[in-house]
Parts: sequence; structure tokens; C-alpha cells
Amino acid sequence: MAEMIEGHGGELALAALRAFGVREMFTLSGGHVFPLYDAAHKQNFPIFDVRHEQSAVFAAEAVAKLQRRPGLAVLTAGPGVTNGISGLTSAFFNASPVLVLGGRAPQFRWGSGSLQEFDHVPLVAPITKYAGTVTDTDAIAGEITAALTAALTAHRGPAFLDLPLEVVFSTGEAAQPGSPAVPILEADPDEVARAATLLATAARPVIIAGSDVWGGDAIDALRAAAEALRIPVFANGMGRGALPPSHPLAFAKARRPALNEADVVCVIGTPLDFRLGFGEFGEARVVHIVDAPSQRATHVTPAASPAGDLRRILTEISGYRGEVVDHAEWIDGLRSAEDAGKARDAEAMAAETDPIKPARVYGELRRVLAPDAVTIGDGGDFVSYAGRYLEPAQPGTWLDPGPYGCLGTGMGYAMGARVTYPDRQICVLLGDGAAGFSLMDAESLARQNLPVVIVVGNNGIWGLEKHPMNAMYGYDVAADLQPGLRYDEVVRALGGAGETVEKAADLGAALARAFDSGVPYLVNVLTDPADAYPRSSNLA
Ligand SMILES: Cc1ncc(C[n+]2csc(CCOP(=O)(O)OP(=O)(O)O)c2C)c(N)n1
Ligand SMILES: [Mg+2]
Repeated sequence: MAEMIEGHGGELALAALRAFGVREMFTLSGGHVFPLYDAAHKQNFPIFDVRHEQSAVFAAEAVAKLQRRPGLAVLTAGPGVTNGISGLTSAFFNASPVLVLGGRAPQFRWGSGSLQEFDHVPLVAPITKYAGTVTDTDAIAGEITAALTAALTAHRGPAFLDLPLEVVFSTGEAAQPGSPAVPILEADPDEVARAATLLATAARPVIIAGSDVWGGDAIDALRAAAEALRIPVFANGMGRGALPPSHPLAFAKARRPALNEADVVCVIGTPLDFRLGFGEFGEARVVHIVDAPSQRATHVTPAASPAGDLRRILTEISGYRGEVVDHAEWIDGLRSAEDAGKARDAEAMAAETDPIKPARVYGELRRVLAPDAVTIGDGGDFVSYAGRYLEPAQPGTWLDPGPYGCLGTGMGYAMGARVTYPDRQICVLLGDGAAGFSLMDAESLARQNLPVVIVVGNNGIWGLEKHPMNAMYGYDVAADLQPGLRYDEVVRALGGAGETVEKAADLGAALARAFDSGVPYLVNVLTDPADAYPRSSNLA
């Protein structure tokens, strides 16, 4: 017979969470969820708190993305949960196994108008893999186990449970939760074989690897497959850094010639969305390898689309034993384009302009960032440049908001990254507009001794909106911010430190001070408002 555990709702919840390797909670205080705090407090389970619930969910998402295990946000009933909706939606788009535990007004007088009484479940159902209300204290552990199992089953994603006041405050019992059993999805072997043959026999194949390759722990298998069949690899999202930039098959700058000239484009672990021109690659045949049938594109008909565990599919492909076409010439051609692109970038990143061009900020950052540094992008043009100029040396070190494109991830992602890696460099690239969504959480970082470096590209505008609106209408509205605003002083007032940089020559020393400071440190770089990220294609 299974060992039984007893306790209040918070204690039963914590036992189930621990069984899945959850090691901390992110939250903002609310009486509805006090028993969860009580359990954590009594068991030395770390609690990190924030100034807006969106940051709690983003912090949980960063933990989930970086560690490939569930991240937990505890949000109070009503407005606590609704403030977390953009975070949950981002986790849904990013396949991040986030669990949100919500408080909930008492069930026994539901409908009488209790404080913060609101039925969250219909609101979160479309943006979660599992959503429900736990109506019995004895069921809490089992429901959490079911929610986390759903969150970790490919295609991964967030889950939500709310716990009515009397349910979480009451005492109950449950079987001691055992180790998780997450089902593994097997792809159709014939479909895998078809994909392998298409890749091996193509004259000019290209692989694009995305976040699920990282999330599905298939990085090594990807490398083995690319090396076995000699295929150039591009990456987006959490797939970036899958092959180190020095790898002969790693490419980033040659994307346009690669996609224009390829005869087979193999997209792995990422949707055929706007980031990939909606999967339209001219004459090329498309192979779409996904981690679950639900991820197959409906707007494109691929030549093959295996759906299942990515590590197994890629391992299978790397063992392909048929004819392999020689791709040496194709790879050499792309390498020339890549080198030319890198030379152009190097020039831009050295620009000695006044005001500073965003490219120069990244030129300076590249000098100080360690290979295992975690970089986080939250903003418009400033972050598009980060994507272009920063080359993650390792997978699992680049956090962008993903295809949902939600501004405001910055401080939450920074908190989750710092908690994950107490000793690494954590660097947030923040647009000045984006700063408005989460900068107050520099206070949470400072107070809880979580140092990070925040580099603001301060152009005084919502650049990614102002420039396009001007191009479209010849004028713009609602696109200006205060020029030269001292975001560094904001962070200083909140318990951190910072400085403003106006001259390119001062950037290096300022960044060095920031990384040495041991506190949340904001480098407020005044950048050129006339500079617009060139958006001639939707392959950003
Ligand atoms: C929550 C949210 N609101 C609005 C937008 C639309 N949006 C996308 S980029 C952008 C401008 C960002 O400006 P800033 O952070 O200053 O970066 P810049 O483009 O100036 O470098 C806006 C408003 C969004 N993506 N997410
Ligand atoms: Mg801006």
C-alpha cells in the first residue's frame, strides 16, 4: 500500500510539486493562498515574490525554459490570476511547462459575492493544457500530479489549478506522490524514414531547429543527425546555440541564400509561423518534424512530417544507412555568405557614431559576455538587434518572448534565470518602452539579493512601432517616450545601481562595472532614435 501523507492543502500540494522536481515558487502575496506559503515556509522551500503577477509567471517560465522542468507561480484569487494571463499565454505559445496555482473564493458560498470571486477556469482553458478547480482537499496532490504530467507531455505547455479557500485551508490526506511518469510519443517509423531519405538525398538541404529541440532534450541528437547527413543548421528561439557558432555546420547570417536556394528545408521543433515566412520556401520541399501531431502545420503540406519524441526521431535519422548526397559544395557556398555577413556585422558593431547605434552596444557586450551567460531580450528593435548580433555559444542561454511577442518578460525572466544560475552572468536587453512593463521588479531583485545586469536601449520611442507608422502614414502617434529618461536612477531608487552612457567609448567600462556590481545594475544607453531595424523580410 502506498504511504499516506496528511496535512493542510498547502502541504499536500507541496508534496506533489516536489515529486516533479519543483524547487521554488514565484508569487505575489494574497490571503487566498496562505496555506501554500505556510507549507513552503515550514519546509524551507524558497519563495520569491514580485510586484506584479506577470513577473511571477514569467519567472516560472524562465525556470521551465532553462531547466526543462516545471516552474511554479502561485497567484491569488481573481486579479492575481488575471494579471498572470499574458504569462500563461506566452508559456502556451512557448511550450513551457509552467504550473499556475490560483487561489479561489470559497466554494460553499459561491455566487454570493465573496471578495475576488471569479471563475478563472473558462478564461485559462484555451491557453493551458490542463485547467480545473480542485473541490476536495484529499484530491489536491492527485490533481497537481495530473496537471504537471499534462504540462510535461509533448507538446509541452502550461497548466492551471485553482484551490477554493476552504479546500486549501482544510486538512486532508493523500498517497505520497511517486516519481512522475511522463508518456513518450513514438513517431511513425515510415514517416521518419521518409524524412531521413528526403534529407539525405537532397542536393541543397537546410535544417532550422527551434525551441522544442531544446525543450525535448534533443540537442545532441540534432547535432548527430546534422553531422551524419552533413546538413547546415540554422536555429531560432531556444534552439539557438544548438551547434556552437564555431561548428562547421552552424549558420546564422546566410539564411536568405540558404532558404532561397534550398531544395529541402527541414524545420524541427518550431512552427511554420511568421518567423519562418509561414513555411513558404519557394520550390523547396518542406520536412516538418514536430513533437506531437497537434503541432503539424495546417496551412502547408509538408513532404514528410514525423510527429513524436524529437530525440528518438533525430537519433533514428542520424542512423540513416542509405545513399547520402555530398553537400560539400553547398556548405562551402553558404560558408562564404556567412563569412560576408559576419564581416558586415563586425563593421556595424564597431560603429563610432554619436548618438550610439544599437549595434555598437552588442559589439561591446560580446566582449564581456561569458559563453554560458544567459541573455534575455525584452523590447522591439533593440531586441531584434540582439537576435542578430549576439551569438549564443551554448543552447539554453537565450530567452526571448517567443512568437506571442509579449513585452514585459524582462524582470521575471531575469529572476527565473538568476534563481536557476546563481553564478552566471544574467543580462537583460531592454527597450525603454519595454522597461515600463516590469522595471518595478528591479525592487524585487534588489531586495531578494538577485543581481542582474539590465542594458536599456534608450531611444526615447516605441521604435518598432514609430518607424513603421511613419513609413505607412507619414506621421506617428502614441509612439513617443521621454527622451533621455534616467531609468538607471529608477533602479538606483529601488535598491540597485546604474549609470547612463552617452558615448560609445564609455560603454565597455560601464558594462564591466555592471557585471562586477553584485546588485541589479541598469546601464541606460542613449541610442539613436533615427535608427530603425531593417525589416525587409519577415524572417526576423
Ligand atoms: C504587451 C505588448 N504591448 C505592445 C506590443 C507592441 N509592440 C511591439 S514592439 C513595441 C515597441 C517596443 O519599444 P521599445 O521597448 O522601446 O523597443 P524599441 O523598438 O524602441 O527598440 C511595441 C509597443 C507588444 N508586442 N506587447
Ligand atoms: Mg525604444
